[in-house]
Amino acid sequence: MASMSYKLLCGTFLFSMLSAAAFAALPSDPTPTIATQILPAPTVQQERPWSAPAQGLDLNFLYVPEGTTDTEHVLPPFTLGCPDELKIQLGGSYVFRYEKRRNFDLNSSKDDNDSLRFMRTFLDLDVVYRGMIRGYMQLIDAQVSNYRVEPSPFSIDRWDIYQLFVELKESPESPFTLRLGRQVLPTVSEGRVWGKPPVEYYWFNIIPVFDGAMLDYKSKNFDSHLFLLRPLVPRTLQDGVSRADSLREIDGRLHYGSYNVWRGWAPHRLEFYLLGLHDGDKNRVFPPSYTSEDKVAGSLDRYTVGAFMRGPIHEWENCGTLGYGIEGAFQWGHQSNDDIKAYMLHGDINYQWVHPWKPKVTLLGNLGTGDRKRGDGENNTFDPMFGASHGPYGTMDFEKLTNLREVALTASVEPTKKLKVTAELHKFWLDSRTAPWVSPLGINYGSDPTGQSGRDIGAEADLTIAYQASKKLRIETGAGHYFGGRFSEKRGDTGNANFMFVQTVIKF
Ligand SMILES: [Ca+2]
Ligand SMILES: [Ca+2]
Repeated sequence: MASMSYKLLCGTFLFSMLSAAAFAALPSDPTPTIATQILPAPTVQQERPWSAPAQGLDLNFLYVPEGTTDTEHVLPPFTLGCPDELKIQLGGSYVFRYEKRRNFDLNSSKDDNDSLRFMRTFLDLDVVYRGMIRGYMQLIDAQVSNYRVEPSPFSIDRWDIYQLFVELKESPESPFTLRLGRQVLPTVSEGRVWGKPPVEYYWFNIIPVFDGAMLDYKSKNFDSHLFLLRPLVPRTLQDGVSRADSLREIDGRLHYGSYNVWRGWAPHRLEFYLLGLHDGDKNRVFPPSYTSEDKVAGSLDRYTVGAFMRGPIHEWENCGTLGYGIEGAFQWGHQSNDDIKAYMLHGDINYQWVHPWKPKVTLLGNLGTGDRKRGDGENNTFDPMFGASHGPYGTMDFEKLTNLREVALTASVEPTKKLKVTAELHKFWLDSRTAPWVSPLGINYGSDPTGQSGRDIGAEADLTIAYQASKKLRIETGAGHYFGGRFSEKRGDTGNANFMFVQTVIKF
């Protein structure tokens, strides 16, 4: 078994390296200078690598030669009347991802090896009237095929309304925008550890979506989003089993709060947030109502306050920049009869060299608390709620920011403007040795109430290669290996797992 895993790992690594070599062989971008911007566009015939006339398939619309206008949409906007009176844009995206999963249940005696195909189509209709009234509709078709184990609770939703909202502004220049209807949480940050779903927009088939209201404020130094939303779930309960279904509201549950960004201290950036999750339904069967540690169903009020800051520490001219990122959040409130007291911490230090390949290394640490003691009337489980879980804790998604301690080292290079290669090493521990190991994929790795299995749950090595051909096309491939820790050994298993994926994102 070990030699199988080793061969698979070598195979996936070899595949990745070959892919890298293939990508590197594509025409690379020259370092952008003023001179290249005024040069005429290169000869088109030499710059069309995806022509496949034998199959009658012409994907050249996806490729944009350097120096020409690149847009996300194939169709130009349809405009009517005087300038900016009425603008209609049709568009969408298609994501296809193939995943090979080996021993994701971390149980060698049970064969759960899977090859999955994730497919998601978005169709968008965007109508803007005089820059003041906007109507937006996004249809979703999310599918998974070929699976043996249904991959995650939020992967399937066949032709459904994913977003449908109106946006209102007092005037096109107004800093305030009111958005009413079905919507996702706002894009806040590129560097945040959790709380920012759009990180996963291209990864999970369905990211959290809500019905409700959001008020945006945007100025030079300050952005704010104030919201009151009802979470939706793309599942229903049939004969005691939860099944994929169209999106529906969760009665009694509300998510509200405010995300804020302060840029007045540039190049440092401060984000702060106040978030609330309320659930008043004590008798709901699906999704089940919240319970206390002694299994009494009750209402929930979870409040979160937190802040994130990042920026440079020191810049060496023509040499490199040393940077930092720090985040902390505290949660309190009650879950049924229990008091909530939980927190998260993040710290990273990074260095980016001045070099055309932009080499960057980051050393980071994450902590999300787990419950200290079962049955003591206090809930110490940090809940990242609707936050990101793909990426910060490894590409294999075995961990989320709940009952987790992590140290990671990541390194990336960008050999061309379009190509990025990232290598990651993660080491994971449980925060509380008696509380469960929680996975964002919904796989239960259990808990040891005695605590004798220790905290060491494993380590992960990942390699990802991303090629952003144009605004319309992104190709990504990657591989990962999970090294089981003492926690798995105590269960009598190596706890090793392997992962490989190839993903294409097409916008149109
Ligand atoms: Ca297995
Ligand atoms: Ca407790």
